[in-house]
Amino acid sequence: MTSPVLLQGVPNSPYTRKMLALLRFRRVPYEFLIGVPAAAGMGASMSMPAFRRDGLGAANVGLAPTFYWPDETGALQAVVDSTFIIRRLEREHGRRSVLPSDPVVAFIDYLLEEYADEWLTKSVMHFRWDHARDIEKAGKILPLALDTQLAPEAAEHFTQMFTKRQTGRLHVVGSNEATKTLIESSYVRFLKLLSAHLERHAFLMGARPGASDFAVFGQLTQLTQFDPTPMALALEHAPRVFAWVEHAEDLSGAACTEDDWVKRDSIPDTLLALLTEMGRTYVPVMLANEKALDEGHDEVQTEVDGTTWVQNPFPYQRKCLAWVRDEYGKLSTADRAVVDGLLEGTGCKTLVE
Ligand SMILES: N[C@@H](CCC(=O)N[C@@H](CS)C(=O)NCC(=O)O)C(=O)O
Repeated sequence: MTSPVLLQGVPNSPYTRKMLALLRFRRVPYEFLIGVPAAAGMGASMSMPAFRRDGLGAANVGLAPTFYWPDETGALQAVVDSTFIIRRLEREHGRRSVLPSDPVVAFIDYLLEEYADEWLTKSVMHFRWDHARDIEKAGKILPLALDTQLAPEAAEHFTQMFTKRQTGRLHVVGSNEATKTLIESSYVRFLKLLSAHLERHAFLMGARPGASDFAVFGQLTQLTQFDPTPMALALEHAPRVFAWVEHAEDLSGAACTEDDWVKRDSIPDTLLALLTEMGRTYVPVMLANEKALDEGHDEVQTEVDGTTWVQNPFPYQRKCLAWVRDEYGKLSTADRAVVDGLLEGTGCKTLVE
């Protein structure tokens, strides 16, 4: 019997929710420590006594979730980045894979996982820290979600601290006066397109979920289920998506067979429409971000959907783009041709050209 996978994170972190739902679907035993993971050189993790553990290593960056894996000496090493952790879990636990077996379908799944992790997350940050009622709710709940026994004065202190820090960080994800309408309308379009897809398919990847389903789920746990403004938009435009998020939380009982994946020769139009949405926003921003960093500019500026997009360069997202190209590079020549055909007209092809 292998020991449970140990992870630490917080309920309002989209990536934490992505990974918890994935572990449940995969029936991988786990232990979840509620708290803010420690970063190297930044002191201990912030958690309630019940969730404190000795001997947890610290990652270079304190990100939620952090996984702790024993090395050959048994010491717990901190590991971050859900996309890589998903692949490691696949190597260590064989059953109920979330990676489509057909490399062509797996690449589409990878793209949509990227879209959720790197683009939908802009909506999460934007709505939460730009709209008054959302700021108020997150400010109040987030400290208590870490420690339900916080004294009222301490809770108030953290409310002020979190609110100041997060409202001041909106620029990191590119949310500003010039881009807010664009971010909000892209979220509503995404909801409608996902809803249309879910009318005919249980998941993005067909009758069983792929990594992209969990990535989308993670972001939507906050957008449709927690923050008031994007939740109201979901209830108005895509009640089906609201219900889907409630289902995806625990798919431990869902059946999955090899035949349940979408097939490369019958990729649903509704999935291509989601890729086209990705091509409209995520793609130009990721390419412009890369160009700005390569050319040493201190600002990213590009046209997205007829609006000017301005943000600070984001080095991590340049790495993400390189990883997308690595995945594409791993495809055989024949599979690459099939992927190229599928991406034709979606606006996503320039990512890998
Ligand atoms: N790419 C990482 C992202 C994880 C991440 O950004 N987590 C957020 C919470 S949802 C975080 O811990 N942020 C801490 C900070 O920005 O200081 C992943 O996929 O795991």
